[in-house]
Amino acid sequence: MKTTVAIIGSGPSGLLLGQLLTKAGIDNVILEAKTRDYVLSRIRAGVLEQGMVDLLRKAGAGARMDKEGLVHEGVNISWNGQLHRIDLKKMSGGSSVMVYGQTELTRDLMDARLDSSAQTFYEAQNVQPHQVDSDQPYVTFTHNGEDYRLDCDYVAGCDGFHGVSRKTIPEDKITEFERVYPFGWLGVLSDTPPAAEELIYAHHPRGFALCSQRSLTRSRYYIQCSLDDKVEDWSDERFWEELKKRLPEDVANTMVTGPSIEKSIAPLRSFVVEPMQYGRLFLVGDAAHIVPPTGAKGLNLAASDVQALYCLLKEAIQQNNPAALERYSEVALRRIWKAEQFSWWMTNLLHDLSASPFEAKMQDAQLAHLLESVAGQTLIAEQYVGLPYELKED
Ligand code: RFL
Ligand code: PHB
Repeated sequence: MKTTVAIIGSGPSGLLLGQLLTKAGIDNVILEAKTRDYVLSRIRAGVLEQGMVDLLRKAGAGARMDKEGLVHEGVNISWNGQLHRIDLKKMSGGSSVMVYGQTELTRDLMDARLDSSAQTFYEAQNVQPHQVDSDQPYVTFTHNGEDYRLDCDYVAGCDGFHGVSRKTIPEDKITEFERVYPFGWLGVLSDTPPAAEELIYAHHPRGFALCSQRSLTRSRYYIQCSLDDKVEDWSDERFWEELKKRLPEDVANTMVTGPSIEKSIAPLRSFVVEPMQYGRLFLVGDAAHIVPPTGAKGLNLAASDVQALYCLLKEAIQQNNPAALERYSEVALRRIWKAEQFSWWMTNLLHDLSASPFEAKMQDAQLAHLLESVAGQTLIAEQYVGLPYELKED
């Protein structure tokens, strides 16, 4: 079997890259370890930057998002029992974000791929890239008990944090940067109307809380929890009670609660690998970096990586300029590090760090200043709606 770009992983990175390449007439094959339904069962991000919204439209997968997604022009920070609204549109010079779940956009991308002739192997086992430091790389895998070899010109490692692609790169060729946080997020999805029109990020002495949403009838909530906590420790009742304690009284009093339809605990991590390429293998999205979810950047960074790689692959393949791809890592990393910084900063600003009383006062002082200052609100708004992409498609 032969293709131009072998894509490992059918999360948002792999599917979006595949779809853009297919639209541009560049042959690609996706190899995914899990089933389609398993990929769709993962409840993750929900806030899309304008750049990602535009990419989904370009990939021909934006129609349902445009119909069902919710445009948010502001976001709230709850502190000292009060909501402080940041006017994203005003402060960022006209941008907003789109609330549309990762599950839904993954489904849309899968459907768009089904409508094309591009090939996807779900439940591909033992996926392994080979000779990526040569100009004849290939990927081997097993599917339905049969062994395959996929020859290709390029390999896109879109296989997430635990994937095989990053591990293929010799240890002495990459550097890893990591911060693991001493707390987690307990998330609940419920078919209840959102607590507020726009998202609420809450800083409270009992810990951080977030009120997010998927639609006007489906809410997503998170509370900061201990890494030792188990999902079984948290009945729905206990979750709602704790969430309400961390929110302003009027929000808590009017909040509609109901049975959870999903409940999970996620650890928080910052991670970046440099460089994001080795020979003809390019790492994309979570395969190369992780952010704590506080800034809603994980999925959006995957999209900006895809945009950069797509532009450079197009130049390499269609304008016969393979050297263009040498820039991928540096272009992607410039944007990644800024989002890493924002996510780390928001995490430290809003969580209970169990630090000294002095440090808690420092958090309060910083919040007070940020929320009353135009410069402070502008800083948050600019980053939250997403920094510009560096490359433009010709
Ligand atoms: P994904 O979504 O992890 O997809 C990778 C795909 O690769 C497959 N795979 C393999 N396929 C073949 N062979 C192998 N050896 C393979 N190993 C893995 C996997 O099955 C999977 O289908 O990475 P991608 O595409 O880069 O997308 C990134 C986003 O999913 C991610 O950044 C965000 O979801 C991060 N994230 C969140 N981001 C936010 O912005 N807001 C959130 O609220 C938020 N919540 C989360 C999250 C990530 C989580 N993870 C990774 C545990 C909550 C969780 C629990
Ligand atoms: C979500 O809706 O899952 C979500 C929204 C914003 C975040 C993190 C998660 O910062």
